[in-house]
Amino acid sequence: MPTGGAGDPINVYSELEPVYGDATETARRRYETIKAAFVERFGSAPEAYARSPGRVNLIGEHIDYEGYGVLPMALAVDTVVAVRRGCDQLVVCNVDAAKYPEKVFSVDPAQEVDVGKHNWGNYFVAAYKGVFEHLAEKGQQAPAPVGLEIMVHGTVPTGGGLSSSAAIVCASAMAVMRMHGIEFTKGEVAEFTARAERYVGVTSGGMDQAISIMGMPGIAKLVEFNPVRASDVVLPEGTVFVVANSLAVSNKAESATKHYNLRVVECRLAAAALALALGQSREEARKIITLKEVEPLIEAKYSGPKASTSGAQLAAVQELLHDGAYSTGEIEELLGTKLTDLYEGNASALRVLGANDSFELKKRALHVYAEKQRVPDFRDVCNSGAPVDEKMAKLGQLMDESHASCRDLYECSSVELDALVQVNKGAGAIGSRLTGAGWGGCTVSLVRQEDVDAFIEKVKEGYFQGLVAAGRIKAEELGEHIFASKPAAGGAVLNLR
Ligand code: NG1
Ligand code: MG
Repeated sequence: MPTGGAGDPINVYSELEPVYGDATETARRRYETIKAAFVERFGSAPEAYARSPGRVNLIGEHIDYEGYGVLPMALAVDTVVAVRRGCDQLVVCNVDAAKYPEKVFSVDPAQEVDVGKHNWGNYFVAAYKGVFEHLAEKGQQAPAPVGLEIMVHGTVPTGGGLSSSAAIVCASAMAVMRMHGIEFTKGEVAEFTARAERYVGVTSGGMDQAISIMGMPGIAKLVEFNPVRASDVVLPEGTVFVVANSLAVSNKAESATKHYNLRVVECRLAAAALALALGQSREEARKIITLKEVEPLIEAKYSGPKASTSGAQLAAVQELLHDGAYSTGEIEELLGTKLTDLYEGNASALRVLGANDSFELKKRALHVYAEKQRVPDFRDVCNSGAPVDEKMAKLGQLMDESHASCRDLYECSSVELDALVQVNKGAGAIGSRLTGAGWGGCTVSLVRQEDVDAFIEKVKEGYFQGLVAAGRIKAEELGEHIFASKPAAGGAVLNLR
């Protein structure tokens, strides 16, 4: 029985079955292909395989980096890293060599990752550095770095909000650990891989890595942070989540300055502005990083039993932040500092400041304080004794509310995502929303098991046929763009014979 606790060791199996279940035969053929590619490139078979899945977030969007829990599940799609010790470099290859050409790196864990030159091999190096950094942080003696031969194969759609990035980073980290005889708990791996992914240029929260490592078949997880931990959420009998890809790809360059990283900056500035309005000194306010840290200040101001609720936090934002954007000058005056000084040494944030001179604070904070409440609400509905239909209706409503908030307050949806959500709802989804960072990528819809086939057909007609007709996608590839998934297994090392 796989386990999924933060304190557990990484799962190690000698068979595919515990990971792939019903799909083991397909997985066996895939691993044969990976092995064959490995043998062809490196002359003999790999010593081990590490694999980690993509994920779909069911609820709790853009709040992990604000310190709040989220509720994702691991998907069946994953990234496999076949590995062997040898040579004196890191030779990183991909089965799909045309798309992902071979990359060679030194074994020096202190090497820099060049964020400006995006290259797929950076994900491996980020994980590699992460392993050694974590050892150093723990004060443990690092083994001598050994050269590695690596063959990667991924089935997580890229750029679609299903966290192909966490899948490759987590699988790479486990492969590096295995080859160096290093053992960390799942919680440790989840924590350091989340930090390591920042080498690739995104100021991400820790959701993706946590669920990729701690996912379990049949079970969604409430993932909480500081320290990272995951608790089981059993979904109502007969609920299926259908993932559909809008096929709008979130633009990487934009996402670094105008999208994701800008939101991270806006949330911090909103937290600081709130703290000031709640009586903190400028010096104190400048130290505040997340909206979660403002909660006790709100509680102190609005005494009474409801002072610590989402309702009180939303009321505080309504009262204390103004509508419309704050200019750089206005915030600098409030905080008594240049924003570039506030973010000294933070390259991602400095790029954001270089590209923007106005910041939405109120809308972002309203989203975060409402969205973070939908996560425990979703969990409580799952755990309640209500009839299944009633549970599904409530879960669907929470998902719809989440989408509306992402669209209107966090402004991380897109024309395509909104259109797809509408089609999903029209096709019978009980709830439907964008999932992951947004600005493109996938939606997730809650559908009754018995309705899944009809639902998928309708969405194909309503959304995807047009794209097929326009020559954007091939009809036979549709199954990659819309699929039902049950919660699948988290990361593992496979010692296959
Ligand atoms: P995507 O872009 O879907 O991998 C990102 C972040 C998450 C989380 C979501 C929004 C990374 C690696 N992941 O997910 O931590 O903040 O957006 O909820 O940046
Ligand atoms: Mg990602």
